[in-house]
Amino acid sequence: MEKSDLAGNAVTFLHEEDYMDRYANPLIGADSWFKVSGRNGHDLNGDWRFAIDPFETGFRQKWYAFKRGAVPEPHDWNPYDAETCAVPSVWNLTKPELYHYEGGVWCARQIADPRTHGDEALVLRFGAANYCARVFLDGVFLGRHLGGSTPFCIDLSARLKGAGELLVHVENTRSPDRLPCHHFDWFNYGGIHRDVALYVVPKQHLRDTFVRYDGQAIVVDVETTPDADEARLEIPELGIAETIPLELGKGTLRVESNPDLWHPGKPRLYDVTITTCDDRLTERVGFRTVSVSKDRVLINGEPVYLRGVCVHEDDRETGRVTSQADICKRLVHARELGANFLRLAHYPHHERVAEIADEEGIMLWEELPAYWSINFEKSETEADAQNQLTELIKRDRNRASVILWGLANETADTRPRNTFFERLATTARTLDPTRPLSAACLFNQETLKVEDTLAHLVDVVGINEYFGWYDANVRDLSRILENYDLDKPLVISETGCDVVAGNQDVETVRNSEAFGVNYYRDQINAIEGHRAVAGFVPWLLYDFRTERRQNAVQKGWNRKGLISEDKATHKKAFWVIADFFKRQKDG
Ligand code: GCB
Repeated sequence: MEKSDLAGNAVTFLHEEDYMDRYANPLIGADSWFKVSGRNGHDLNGDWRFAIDPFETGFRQKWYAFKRGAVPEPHDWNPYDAETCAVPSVWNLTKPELYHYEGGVWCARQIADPRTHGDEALVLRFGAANYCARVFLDGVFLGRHLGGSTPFCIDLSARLKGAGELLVHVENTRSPDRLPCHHFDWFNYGGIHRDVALYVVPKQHLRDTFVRYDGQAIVVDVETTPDADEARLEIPELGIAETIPLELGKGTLRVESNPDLWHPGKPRLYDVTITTCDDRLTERVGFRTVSVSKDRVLINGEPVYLRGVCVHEDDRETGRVTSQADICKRLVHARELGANFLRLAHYPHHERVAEIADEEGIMLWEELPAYWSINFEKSETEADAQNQLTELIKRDRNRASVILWGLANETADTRPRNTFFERLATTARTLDPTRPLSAACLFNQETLKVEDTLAHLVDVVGINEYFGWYDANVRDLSRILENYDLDKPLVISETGCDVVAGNQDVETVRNSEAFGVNYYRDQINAIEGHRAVAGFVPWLLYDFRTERRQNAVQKGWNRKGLISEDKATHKKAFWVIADFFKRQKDG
């Protein structure tokens, strides 16, 4: 780029600067963690003012600094007088012309300080925004959060006085440096797609709690801010009322107890209350252990067979935005299938899923979007992965239904990848030593053996196999099972074929209902009674939107759902699996 004109005068090209670099730091992440489970927030959902900004004009013209009533003329956007969009929403489904839009948008609204006492703390929380969110308050850049599926918080205690103008730039550009990377098989919805709320808490409050059962005792970790001297644990139904001594605001208590254990067949939960000073959190918690034997996943020391199904967080009308009714529907359909387990593919789903699964007794595999060919060598990508994993584990580690943290899906076996996941596994095991780790690993197509070195790192090995669909010969599946020689459980973490609901063609025609029925009969023949298989988790419950599927049948949808995208029409294959699950006992 020329830096001077022909006469030698210095020139500054406005478009030459990388504007986004100015808005890179601080990063907002798990360092500013604030636990909300058990708290009531002041809802900031509703109509926010909105504009797309494909050229980053808002950064060049500093739209975020425009003052209400004093917007300069001429201007290219007025954050106080603009069309609106709903929060939460995905912009792709708000207007036909935004369906395939990838890039940046601005979302703005006024917020009022709900505090009634001057000495209270105030925290702003976003349930999730895909993918990168830059937050401004009254023209000041507060920071940037990466990762489209986990919550993040900003302490506004000293920043908001009376009322303020909140502006958020959200951008969903795909990139190999992100998780997921530039290439994945689901729809790249953009926007603030989960709830936004303000939380008022006493200055001295609980930042985090970790409640679990180790087989003999209930163990509780507490973290407060600023540092309190002690906290209290109360579980009235168990007669527990104990003081937790804290040092520098942190402490652990272990109380021997014999609770009724949580089990998918009997999902018993207790009210657990933790207090410090004037702050109080009550959560419903189930106590159980999860471990693995040579070939089975064990709940409370007893083997369970994972009769599962994968599911995306996707809806024909609302995209990534989900609701209590939608989550309950998923669980009803899982039960109808005879499932006791859901793989929440391929990113953290809404936090209500695990809360409802706790109540309903459905086990969950929750997963990080480390999918396909992300840039394992880049330190920023790893930092992003570490942060997303930390936010997920902190968010859901008190949920009994979550039995596995899934680290990866179908990633090529390279040294940088292995280093990347070794470090992530250390983080997961440090934050939560109670749960096994899993991953969808690759198998060698020639030797028909699970040779992926990631299988040595995790505790439960998943394989995604499509014998009879992408790969021809289902007999090869039996070979893989016979060749499996690791001393840890193996789960079929995906298998499936595209079927169009109602297609009455014969079984030799792909996409027909009969093809789907045959496909699953062959799969079940290969695995039923095979000791190596600890669980069967078909791909997947519902058809879902995905830009990369454009053939005449797919038309922008992956049609491997056992139920079509209306979330009502069951394909015939659904009942083949339901029959199998009826026969398949634990043990
Ligand atoms: C897979 C991927 C999943 C895809 C599926 C398919 O192996 O893990 O994300 O959607 O196959 O339909 O091909």
